[in-house]
Amino acid sequence: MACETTAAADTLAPDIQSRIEKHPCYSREAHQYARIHLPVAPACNIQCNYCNRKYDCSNESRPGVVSRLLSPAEAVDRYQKVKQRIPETQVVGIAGPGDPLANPKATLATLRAIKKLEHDLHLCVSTNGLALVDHVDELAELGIDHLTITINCIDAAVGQHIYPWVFFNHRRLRGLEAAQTLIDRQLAGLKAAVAAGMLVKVNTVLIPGVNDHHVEAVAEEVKRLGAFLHNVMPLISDAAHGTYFGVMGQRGPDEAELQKAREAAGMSMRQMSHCQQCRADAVGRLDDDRSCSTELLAPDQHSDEILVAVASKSGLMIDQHFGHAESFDIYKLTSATIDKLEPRTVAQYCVSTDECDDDAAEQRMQGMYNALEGCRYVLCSRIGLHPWQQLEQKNIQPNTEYAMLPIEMALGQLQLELFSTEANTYSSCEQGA
Ligand code: CLF
Ligand code: SF4
Repeated sequence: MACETTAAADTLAPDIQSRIEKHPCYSREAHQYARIHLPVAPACNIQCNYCNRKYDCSNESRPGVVSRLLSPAEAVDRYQKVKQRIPETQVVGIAGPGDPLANPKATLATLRAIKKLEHDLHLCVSTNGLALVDHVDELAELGIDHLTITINCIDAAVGQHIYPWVFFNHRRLRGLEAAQTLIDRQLAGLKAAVAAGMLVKVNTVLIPGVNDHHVEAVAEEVKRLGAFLHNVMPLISDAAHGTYFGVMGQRGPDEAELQKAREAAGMSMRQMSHCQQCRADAVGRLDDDRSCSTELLAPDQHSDEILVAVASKSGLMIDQHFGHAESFDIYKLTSATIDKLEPRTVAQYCVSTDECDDDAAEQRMQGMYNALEGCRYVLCSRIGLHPWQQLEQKNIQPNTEYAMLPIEMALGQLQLELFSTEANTYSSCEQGA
């Protein structure tokens, strides 16, 4: 039997067997094969109480471990280097550091580029499920065969103690409404992914006193909707990680509690119990993680200073549409400092809706490129798809994730993402995480 099972054991059809026999997470027997995670997805659209956003997504990764973010191009480069040195790499996964589908552009661009390079690979995505229904078709088109959704509960009364907020439809939801929205979207996403032919694994973080009484109900429901495998993972909680649960003293389960939960869930779902709760930049076999290997990973370059353009009406918040800006505030970020430089004036990109795609708009866009020269990011409240794509082609990354936040806070968070992750990657390894 390839997968670990309990009471839900059943014989796998040969076609399913062939789809998991080289995937080390889906089949314990595939331990000789390796996986690589490409950390291209920084943002997240929900908050989990066991996650500190400074670190990787702990739905699939050990909290307190951080990964240096890669662009899709850098990610492809890393894959090629790793594949050369670890030819048994059979799975390319995207599992953070935030949620892959909260960063659909980078995630899909990376998967698409990898797919072009090699066909004989499993592409794998791990998500919190909030945005899954919106992207199932694209994932299926790309040939994503293995998908993980973290579903910790199917009852909003439980979920409200796990998720302080969920960002959906331009609104930050809280309490029962947040949890219910997430659960509804997760279950709809699961159903759609199964219908699209994917082998869906469900991760459930076991949190004593919060969802431990409820794991069986989760297993029954995800089984009903067609999930293939269930991974009940222990909450790892430590105040030093700065998570809400860690700081509040919420403990993780002991071995007996974990075993009991897996047995209960195993009544209806095939169970996985060899998960390593690996990093968002994991490399190698599950029992021989090479993500700390400087030989494999060190060549990535990261500049010491990064210029960021900010569109702001008030001068205090990220509160201006890209197309309405007549000037951009420019900031220089290093790992230790944030300095304001001279603002740069531009001709407003959006003059009227009629003119949006005409030659005049192209000229104004050219003016934008000149004004934004050297900037790696543009923070704004909104931006149209067309200018977004054009800026990306010039290696300027638009970003609306900080819309309506104070500029200082937004730049602080961006600085953390850009520099702290890099600085901490190797120290995390030293801690044996
Ligand atoms: Fe990565 Fe996850 Fe795919 Fe595996 S990990 S995206 S399914 S290739 Fe595997 Fe690591 Fe456990 Fe995940 S051991 S944390 S289950
Ligand atoms: Fe953190 Fe992942 Fe939860 Fe997002 S989904 S808050 S990155 S654990």
